[in-house]
Amino acid sequence: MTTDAQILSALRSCNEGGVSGAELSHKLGISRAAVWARIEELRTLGYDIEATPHLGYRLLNSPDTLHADDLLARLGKTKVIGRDVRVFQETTSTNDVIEKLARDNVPEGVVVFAESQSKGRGRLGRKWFSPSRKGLWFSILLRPKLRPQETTQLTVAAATGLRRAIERATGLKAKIKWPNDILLSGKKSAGILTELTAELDRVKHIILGIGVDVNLSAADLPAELRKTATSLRIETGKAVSRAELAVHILRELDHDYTRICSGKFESVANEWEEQCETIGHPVAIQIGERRFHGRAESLDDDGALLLRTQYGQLERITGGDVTVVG
Ligand code: BT5
Repeated sequence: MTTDAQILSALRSCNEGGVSGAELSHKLGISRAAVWARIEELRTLGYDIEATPHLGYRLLNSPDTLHADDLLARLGKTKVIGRDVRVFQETTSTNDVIEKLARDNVPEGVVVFAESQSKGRGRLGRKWFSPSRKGLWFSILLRPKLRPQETTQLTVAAATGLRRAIERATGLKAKIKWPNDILLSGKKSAGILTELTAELDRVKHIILGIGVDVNLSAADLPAELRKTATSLRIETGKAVSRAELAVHILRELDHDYTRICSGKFESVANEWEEQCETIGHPVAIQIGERRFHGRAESLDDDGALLLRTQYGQLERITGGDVTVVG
């Protein structure tokens, strides 16, 4: 943990009381003057840190910016996801940044957040609207020991963890729409983009890109998204701390990633099916030029959707756009 992360972590753990400069200097193994310099730096980043002779330093407020050290300090120890966290002010797409890290052999679990993306993308080259500081736009590098055809398991695990985190952080009822949307009141509030690099029978790495609409107001949404998209702020009626939400999400994703890596996909799939608005319903699925009609039955062992078509056959669906009919 960096010095700043250790200072923030110490300030957070002392609740109402404060922590003295002497204590911090002892704990961190640096001089009191160096502690003071770091506190000043944190203040310039927007952390409201009070210094009083009796109580020492107290953290009164954190800014609504993403700060890698702060995220690491709040997150604590995880198994894989979030062992390394990096924050960019702006990038094309956080998936592009992770792609570069993957080529440099950076270990799995690294998370890259961007305050804004100039070329945020969805599936099939669609655009992902990523306005500055209004959402969580981030990607994770993973190197699971899965066969390429099993990687839909990862999108399923990501949707399960993301849904749970949004619900726990906000108290809202969130639902999954196959394969990659999280819905609030029937509207899209988050999306997942899974990009895969594989050899014939082996996954080299997977980039899990996630976009969550956190503090967008209705007016922030472009006209073409107003009917289909929503944000946590629109649904709760109040601003949501993005850093706190990010920590919830990374913890839940780490939990579900560990579950599938230890062969427990079935338990993740069961939770997914319980929370999915698509299962059990008549649906239309558009895959490129082809359109399927039928009833969404369940997930198979690899995470593909099993669709009972209008002609009675069972089709295995791994991509496309689903609409619940009727
Ligand atoms: C997705 O694609 O839902 C995947 C979105 C993944 C975004 C993250 S952000 C971090 C990382 N870096 C990236 O560049 N991407 C990932 P898809 O199912 O294809 O949905 C795309 C469609 O959602 C668009 O065509 C719009 O209709 C709609 N859309 C675009 N921006 C949106 C937003 N902010 N909120 C809700 N809907 C949106």
